[in-house]
Amino acid sequence: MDLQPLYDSVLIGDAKTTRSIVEQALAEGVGPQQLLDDYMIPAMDEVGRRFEANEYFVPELLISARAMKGALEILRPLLADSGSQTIGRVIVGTVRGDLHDIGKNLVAAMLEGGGFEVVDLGVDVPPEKFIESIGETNADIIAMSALLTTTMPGMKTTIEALESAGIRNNVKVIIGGAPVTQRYADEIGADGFSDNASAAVRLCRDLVNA
Ligand code: B1M
Repeated sequence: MDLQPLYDSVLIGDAKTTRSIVEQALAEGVGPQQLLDDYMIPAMDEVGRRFEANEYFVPELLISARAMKGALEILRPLLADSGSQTIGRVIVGTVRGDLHDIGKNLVAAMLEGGGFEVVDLGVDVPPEKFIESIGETNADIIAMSALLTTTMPGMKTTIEALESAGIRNNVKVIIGGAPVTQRYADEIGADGFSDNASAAVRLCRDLVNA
């Protein structure tokens, strides 16, 4: 099956076509990860490139994101369908001031598929909410996402808040998102960094020794 139209439909934000190509591809046996890695994520990268080049503006970002999210609703249960036992609990969230959630949702779905129980706090999550959630869930790991250079400092602030609350040693903290680097993770004292959803699962497994 030629899947180039999948890339094109995300790029132009055609949600209906995106969903129908995804459904058809799955029916023909194409794996969900291949659809994401080879077509849908590259299309979002091109959307970002066009935005930077002033060829796309916020409305185009929004309609492409809507197409991506619609198709992710179909893919998410498949990514999460591992049938394995829970090996740990992870709190995920996009940091304060940041509304990007497509990558965070993928990380959450892959973690579920990797056997973790996921507590998803959504977007625009302030440090206090991460801390509150540790108290409520006794999670092993906090996974923070940021897509904006201006919101990345929210990761550092959250780690500092964990230290102030005296619970930094009770939980591992990992970070990710397009502008985030290993260097930044080291700088702010995070326990790990990953640049994609699959690597985030491996990292979490290492951190809980699974
Ligand atoms: Co925004 N946006 N956006 N945007 N947007 C970016 C991030 C940008 C790079 C575009 C660009 O200029 N090229 C740019 C940031 C520049 C910067 O800071 N350096 C940008 C900007 C500027 C903005 C606004 C400020 C625009 C404006 O209003 N003027 C605004 C900010 C709003 C806010 O958050 N307060 C804004 C708004 C939006 C929309 C709402 C329109 C929409 C988001 C919709 C949504 O998420 N529901 C949007 C989109 C779609 C993008 C781009 C085009 C695509 C992001 C995406 O979904 N990628 C993006 C350009 C780009 O990144 N190429 C852009 C696909 C996704 C699967 O990848 O999220 O990177 P990603 O996740 C990956 C990895 O990073 C990693 O795994 C994922 C899967 O492999 N990962 C983790 C992510 N989180 C992780 C956490 C982990 C581990 C791994 O935990 C440990």
